[in-house]
Amino acid sequence: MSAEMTKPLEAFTKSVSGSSIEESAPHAFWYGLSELVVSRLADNWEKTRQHYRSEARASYFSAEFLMGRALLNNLVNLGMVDEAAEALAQYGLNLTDVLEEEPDAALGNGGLGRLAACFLDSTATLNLPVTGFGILYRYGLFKQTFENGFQGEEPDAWMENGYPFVVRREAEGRQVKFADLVVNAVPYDMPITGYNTQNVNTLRLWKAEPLEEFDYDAFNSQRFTDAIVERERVNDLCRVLYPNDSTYEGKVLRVRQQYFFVSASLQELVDRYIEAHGDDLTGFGDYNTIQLNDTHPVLGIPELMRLLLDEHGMSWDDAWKVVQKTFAYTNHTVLAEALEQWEVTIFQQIFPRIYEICAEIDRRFRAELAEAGYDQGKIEYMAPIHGGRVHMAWIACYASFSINGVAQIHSDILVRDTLHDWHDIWPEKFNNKTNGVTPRRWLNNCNHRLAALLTEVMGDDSWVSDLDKLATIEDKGNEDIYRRLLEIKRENKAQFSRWIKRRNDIDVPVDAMYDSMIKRLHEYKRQLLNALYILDLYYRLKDDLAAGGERAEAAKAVTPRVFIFGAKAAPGYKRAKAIIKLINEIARLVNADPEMKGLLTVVFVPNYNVSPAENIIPASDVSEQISTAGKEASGTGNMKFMMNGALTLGTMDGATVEIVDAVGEENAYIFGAREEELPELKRSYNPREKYETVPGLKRVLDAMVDGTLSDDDATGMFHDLLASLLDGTSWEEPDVYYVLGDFESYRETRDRMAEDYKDELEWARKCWINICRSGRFSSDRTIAEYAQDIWGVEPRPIAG
Ligand code: GLS
Repeated sequence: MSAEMTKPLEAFTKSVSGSSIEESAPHAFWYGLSELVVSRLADNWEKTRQHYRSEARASYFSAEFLMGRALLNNLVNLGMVDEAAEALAQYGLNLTDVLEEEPDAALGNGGLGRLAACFLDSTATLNLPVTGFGILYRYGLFKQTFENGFQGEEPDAWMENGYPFVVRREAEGRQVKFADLVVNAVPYDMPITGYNTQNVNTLRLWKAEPLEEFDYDAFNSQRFTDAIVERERVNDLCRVLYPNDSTYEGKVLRVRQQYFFVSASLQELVDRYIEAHGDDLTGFGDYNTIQLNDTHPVLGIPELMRLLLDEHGMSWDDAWKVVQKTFAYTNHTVLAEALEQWEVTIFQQIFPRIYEICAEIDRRFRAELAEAGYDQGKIEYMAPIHGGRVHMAWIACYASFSINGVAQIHSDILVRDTLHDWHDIWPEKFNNKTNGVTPRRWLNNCNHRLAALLTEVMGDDSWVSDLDKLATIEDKGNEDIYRRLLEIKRENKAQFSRWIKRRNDIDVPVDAMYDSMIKRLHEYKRQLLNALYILDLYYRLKDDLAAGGERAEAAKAVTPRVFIFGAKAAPGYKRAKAIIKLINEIARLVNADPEMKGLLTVVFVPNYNVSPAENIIPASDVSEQISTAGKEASGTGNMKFMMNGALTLGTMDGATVEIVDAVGEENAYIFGAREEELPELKRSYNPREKYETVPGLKRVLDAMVDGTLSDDDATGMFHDLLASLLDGTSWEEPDVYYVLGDFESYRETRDRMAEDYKDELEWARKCWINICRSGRFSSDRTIAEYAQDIWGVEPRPIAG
């Protein structure tokens, strides 16, 4: 069997390494194997493209797709894992090492981008005619380093050495026009294979290229810089994924990016429609649904209007009808700063025609509401353009036929608060689609030991594409299975420990409770609360050890803990960076204390990304989901941990609420103020009083500024952090996120959790329940709901 693989693998590998197979580096093998994989799926890929051609389809527009690595996922889906491992073994290589050669395609910031990637996986597995559209960023999310505990940022040149999982389709390029710049948009397609199906879906990523490589005249007249200026302006367009947008220049570029990819994508969809159905575009919306992943692609709305009006001669009313049938909007956050609004000057400067169309949308919106008797104040607030800005979310709400949140509590908050006025007028648009994650990447592929156990207990692996099936084996849980679960977790910890040693030269003990918090660094997510607990625990243990006698004995008998963090802070987000430094300082203090050896270990995994998550999650016992209630729209890490048998330590927020609903409060650890209680609690809230009265709190907070933990004086960042909790600022009340308010409840619950962990069988039983009830958090369930309720698309398998 492996002979079939050996020859082409050799050929592909040699063609990239340019040397004999014996001389080829593992990276060349990764490349060669990846090219082989793409060549194997090429026929089905083309077949799928043809097969979907004239059918109703959905398009997923997203500025972010956090894909992570592709090779293993594709090998599994194509049933090539054993074959590949055998073929590599002939050259003395093992598959795991070769897989480690692959860079993460980090074309996203966090949960929103990773969700898009999970969704694509599910659309392929479910044989649904769905295409992803996005941007081929040359640099993905920055690479994080730690320098003396401070976050450093480096460019992530993920495809500089070539990337075999995208195919350039030059012939399908389009032009995108700005007032001051015309660019070629060239599609790069990534194949999206599904599990147990032959369909291969597509993620189309657009790259901006200059119409001409450079200006010959300028070059010939020795003006070398001028010759390349234009080229660089165009290349800038796709150069970086935006980790934030705090400057005006940054905003212009970001708006350009957004317009660039939605314009190219829409031109293509319109052309394709015409090919299949003729040039009367009134039926466009019957065949096309475009899911807007947050506000980033909302420019698609005026752009489709432009195409229909200017290029295809449609009337405004007809065009608007098409638009209203086409777009569906997903909101992913209630944080005000994420609802994008752009200065009208930006629009006027880079695409006056789009601005004109937005202004007309605005005019008609105002007229429509006035007609319906709404008062001026409300109209002004809801209008697509007001206060000198274009409000992208408002355009989305007006033009879309569907508006959804990403977990029930989040959708409820949208209806009640954030989008309350829109709900009043168009209640029928609103719906909820609770997020999900793909069980292929997040269970089957990253935790093969657990996957094998589940398959064994079930008798087949049908759970991989039908996760609800796990419910059928819940009652098979018994002591033998619980012991095996514990053993699997231990092996996964050993694997994690080897991985982090190799990757960052960090020593992590295996026999401990692994407690993980991995997500973007944000104040509302409350990494700070986690850090304060660790420091407090450290002091409590130190006190007990110093006291001697029974207290010291008790301290030595506590559950050994490994605290794992993974988080990037937006480069301009100072307070988030201070929290990173603080955690690293606590790690330094705790890890250097010989008394803590084996008891407490703090690990901050640098450069957190998709593939580190694949190593951390299967090894974890505790899943930290501790956001201020009402702030985390959904969270998806919470689901990944649950599937892998970690218990949730969390607030009633986002999809954690639904996890608790699935497993019962007794199989999760819930603490803290509820969303509905917070307004009342906050009315009389005084964080200084907590500081003075909650035992232990003063000590840990003082440690931030009394020299125990140092921010290296130069920055004052720890002072600012402390002030944000105790004093607030001129624009912000103290402790906005209720860190000190929830501290006691968190400490009590987390301590109890560590005690409970000692009863391993009882703990394992809870893990088993979490795993078996994770079915509803498969993105297959989510995507089936989108397909049925919003997109109106049906499975279209190419085979069978
Ligand atoms: C986010 C939310 O913050 C997450 O809670 C959510 O799980 C994710 C996907 O829906 O979307 N919104 C956002 O702007 N970034 C996110 O990760």
